[in-house]
Amino acid sequence: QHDEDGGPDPEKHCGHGRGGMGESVRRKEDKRFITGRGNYVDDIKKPKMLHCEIVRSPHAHARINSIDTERAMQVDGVVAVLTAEDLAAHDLATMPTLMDDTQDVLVNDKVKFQSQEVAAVIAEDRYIAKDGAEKVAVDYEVLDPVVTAKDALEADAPLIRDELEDQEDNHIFDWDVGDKEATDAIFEESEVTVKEQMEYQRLHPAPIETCGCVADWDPGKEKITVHLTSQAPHAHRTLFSMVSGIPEHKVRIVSPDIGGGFGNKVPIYPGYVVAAAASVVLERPVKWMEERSENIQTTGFARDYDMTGELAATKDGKIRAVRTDVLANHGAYNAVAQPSKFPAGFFNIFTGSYDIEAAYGSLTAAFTNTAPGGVAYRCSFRVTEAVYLIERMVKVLAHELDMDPAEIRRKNFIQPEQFPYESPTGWNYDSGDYEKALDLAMEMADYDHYREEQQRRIEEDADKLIGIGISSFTEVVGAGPGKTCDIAGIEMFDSADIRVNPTGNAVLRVGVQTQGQGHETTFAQIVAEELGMDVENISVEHGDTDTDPYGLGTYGSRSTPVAGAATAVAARKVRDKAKSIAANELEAAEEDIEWDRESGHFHVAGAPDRSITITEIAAGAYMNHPAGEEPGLEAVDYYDPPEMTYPFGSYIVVVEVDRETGAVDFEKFVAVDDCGNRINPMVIEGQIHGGLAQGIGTAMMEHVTYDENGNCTGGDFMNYLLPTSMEIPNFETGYTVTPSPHHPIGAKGVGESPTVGSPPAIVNAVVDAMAHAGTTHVEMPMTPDRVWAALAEVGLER
Ligand code: MCN
Ligand code: CUM
Repeated sequence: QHDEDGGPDPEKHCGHGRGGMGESVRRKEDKRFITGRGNYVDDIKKPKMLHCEIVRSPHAHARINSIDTERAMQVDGVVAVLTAEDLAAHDLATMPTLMDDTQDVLVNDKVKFQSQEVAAVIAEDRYIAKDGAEKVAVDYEVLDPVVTAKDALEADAPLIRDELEDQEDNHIFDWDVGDKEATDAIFEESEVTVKEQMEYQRLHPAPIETCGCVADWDPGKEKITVHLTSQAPHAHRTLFSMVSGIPEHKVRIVSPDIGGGFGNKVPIYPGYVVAAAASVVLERPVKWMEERSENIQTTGFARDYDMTGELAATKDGKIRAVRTDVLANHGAYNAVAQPSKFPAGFFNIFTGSYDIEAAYGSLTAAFTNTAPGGVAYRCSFRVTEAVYLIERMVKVLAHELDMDPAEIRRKNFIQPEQFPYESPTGWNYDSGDYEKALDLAMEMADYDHYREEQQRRIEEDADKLIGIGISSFTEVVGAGPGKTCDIAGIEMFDSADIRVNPTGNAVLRVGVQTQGQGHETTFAQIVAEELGMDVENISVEHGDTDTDPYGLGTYGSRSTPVAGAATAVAARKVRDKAKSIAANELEAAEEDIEWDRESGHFHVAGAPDRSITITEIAAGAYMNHPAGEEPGLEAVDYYDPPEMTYPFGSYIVVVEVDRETGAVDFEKFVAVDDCGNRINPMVIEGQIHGGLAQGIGTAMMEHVTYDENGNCTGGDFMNYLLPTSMEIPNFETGYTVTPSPHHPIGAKGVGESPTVGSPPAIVNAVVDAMAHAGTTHVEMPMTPDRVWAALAEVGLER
């Protein structure tokens, strides 16, 4: 695209020593992070700044009879106490969710989940605000709650959203995809069918930094500046303007350093709106920062899908059709973060890496008295659930047919020559070589050895069983294209703006916002590659809507596929302009100027000694620019991807299951990933390690739980378990490179692959350890008690 030399050569990934593609450049941002000079939202202190504390409901479902704010107002240092009534006066009582629902900013009439926002206390400091919040007296009339999607859809379930006209039950929507008739017909006639029920439990993204903001209304300029924990500053600016009525050019969103997002910082939360409203009303800056439990209990959760999976196959293991039915718990509001046209996200990629004749999926979503959400958590919009479904089902089928799970995968993989491949649910895979990745993973994992060891332990009736799990997943990342993907109507393109300075260094501004992924390094590497400049001489800016080009933000591993593409294209535009300056400087005709990617020089054709770098050209652009051309050396690109990218990988997990305690130990953990051309192998490795840790958390311990009264019983880090270094094994990572044919530098995203791909590999491994006794499934999180119960169910317990 836009490039005569076709981009970097995937075979030559050693780099040129300037910090371009394929070099493990050390992260530029780490100097400030490891020396304590990061600048997070909570580091921001402004003169006369006030603090906001939110009063939350102890009940999951309750009508509010009255709110008494008088005693709170009497606390010395409390400046204001806001309720829904106060917000209504400014037309801010409700806010739109990302799925066209309307959520109370502060509860007006009825509480719909525990810890929902009821009132806000604004005070001189945080402690006073908290004291004030304790003095707000709310008279609740407690109602019966309903916490699971299944119960919510029972005929006699209490109606949660009674404020909505035409809402007679807790049903939100039905969705389906694929060819039902064709799929059903194959199931009728197939030699073998298997079915399994599985839950993908509710998870919490758990970034180190909770959500928060500092809102600062400047009455002189009539402009609001909001420092916000945002994964999508521009989209949030547009939404902020729409909600508040403040014109968009008078809204500035700044995402400073962000301490992890993982999907949690995609939605807009009531606290942001309250702080902004308070700042406008009080004409002082207002900070709101969640506590840990508030973050766990109320901000966007992930997953919570109850799934049935079915496969139809031949006796020799050719999968013919897949069918799935899902019950989705969306919480009290439909606040799922997905591209608008995809109510179930990209769940429809549930045919995975396999060439299957027919597929059909259906889903029902329900309101419950639990916190709203359905954000991704390191998963590209429900791909995690889809991958879990298909990769678990392949294992179930292998068990039924007594076939090796690697063998059955090989038999069904989409073959390299079938790409671009259109799946039965209408998805267009760009490229893949699944068998190659699986072969490498099996070699690295010493697969045959562990199969023998597994057999030996069974024969010896050993105390510890071996299980081997595989997952050969396909991800889909990089939304747009704008024609199919949008967030609240805004098309999902992305952007880059490159300015080369007279002294030969450059600033790149991008529309995406890093939360720890290392963009300040990797995006500079793309420019270094394309312009032959040294990576040290390129700085990357992001997260300030006053200066950066409009973009849709970082999530769904879209930064590399979309903003990375924009960066490469913008750099090529700069190079095109530099070429005419090169001709001028080298006193040759422009047609005779050639670009040499390897050396990073322009030179005169046939005279390689007459050469010049873009760094050298920069001065010419400002001090000696060719007659008839604009001075300066800059370019902007807004990139609407033609398609998404489809990274993939094969993970193999070997576990040892203790028959006495149900404890699971990781013997071996191999991850082979393919994200196309690689920008920074070290950053990729870091992404994969982090994502695998989150996959282990998912499979083994994480779960947001509720009791029957709707109390969140997994609402702090004593009860919501995160893996620590103690639970994380040594990962062995490998890679293959299958470039994306439509991406300017052949790259695909990678940030979410490990979290998407690993949970089924881990569950498959634990199931595999007991499969000889008949186990086909163990629910996540596979805590020791659950594993022990599964062992006992088939008589393997000690
Ligand atoms: N990369 C690369 N070569 C490739 C692909 C990616 O070098 N072929 C690099 C990129 O340049 C980038 C990193 O890997 O520095 C991740 O890139 P990408 O896959 O494009 O994903 P994003 O940058 O869009 O990051 C989003 C993704 C998501 S959606 C979640 S959730 C997640 C994740 O990244 N959240 C994270 N990784 C995280 N890592 C940290 N530290 N913190 C988070 O909140
Ligand atoms: Cu998939 S969670 Mo991320 O999209 O921020």
